Amino acid sequence: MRNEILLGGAEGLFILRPTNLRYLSGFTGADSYGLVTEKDAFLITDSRYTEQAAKECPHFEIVRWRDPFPPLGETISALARKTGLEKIRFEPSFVSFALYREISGALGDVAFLPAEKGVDLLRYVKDEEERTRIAKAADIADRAFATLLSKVVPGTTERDLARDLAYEMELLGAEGKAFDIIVASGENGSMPHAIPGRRRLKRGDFVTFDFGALYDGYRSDMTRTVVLGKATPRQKELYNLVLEAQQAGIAAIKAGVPGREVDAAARSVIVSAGLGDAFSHGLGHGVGLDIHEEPFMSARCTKILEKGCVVTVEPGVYLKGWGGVRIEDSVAVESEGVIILTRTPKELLELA
Ligand SMILES: [Mn+2]
Repeated sequence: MRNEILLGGAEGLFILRPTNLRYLSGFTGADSYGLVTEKDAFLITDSRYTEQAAKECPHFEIVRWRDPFPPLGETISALARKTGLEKIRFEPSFVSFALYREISGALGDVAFLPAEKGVDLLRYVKDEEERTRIAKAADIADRAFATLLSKVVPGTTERDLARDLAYEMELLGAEGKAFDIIVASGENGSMPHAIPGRRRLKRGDFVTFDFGALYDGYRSDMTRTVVLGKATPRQKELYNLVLEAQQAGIAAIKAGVPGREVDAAARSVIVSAGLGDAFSHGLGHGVGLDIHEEPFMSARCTKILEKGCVVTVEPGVYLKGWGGVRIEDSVAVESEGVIILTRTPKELLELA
């Protein structure tokens, strides 16, 4: 187990976020919890998962809860007493008020407190095995997209394309989608997170695809915008502007740089063209077991990139009533520069 968490002798960490639990234990099921101390590690689950948990989590003691076993609060309280814990810390962004009340009530004089640093901190830098999985997810997404392009024709709906892309990724070995696929055509492209709908593609449309694959628990994230037919001068101009910004963002990345400097490098390109207001979100985010994780690279991001971080670089320009362009890669941060994991070409693609 990767137990590098800084825990005092009488302190435990209660883990709820499924990806944090998976990171520490290897458990891939749902509805389960972890309790980790300096010496012990418990995976708290029910009969649906006990056999799986025993296989996946050799370094964890499997503890059963739920009928006929005691409820969660009592289960944690019993473990706290057995291991002599005085304090249990929890992930403050993931414990609901109801769960907080149940557990703290059952714990009695054992303190139940928010963790100041938790598993997320360990996940910030990806080890080689993790980077390999993300790269594999990126490769699957690249290859699925290459196949999908033949289906991007007039009359097809956004939803058809989203479904086909998901299917292609699964055929290529993905466990599924990294997140709900975005396909935004024509004027829908002005919504950065448009939901694929029944709109039929027509000649002249910009079509934005934002998608990724899930492979061995890890995710990739990429966006490409293509034009159905010949690009207009305005489409070319905006596309090349976003591409220039994206390349400037990538060029600014290396270990030791704060996220806001990377955001600024890309953003200044779009601001200089007078379209600063049309780039309405942060430049990118970390990606790994979760699709969105630290560092969130915006104008306020003071987090320092480290070798082994994996981040997205995804500037966009969105014009209501007209449409939009976004270009996104997932990249691994190196001492000097990056390794680009999503390799689909970025020159403006005009589909015949
Ligand atoms: Mn993204």
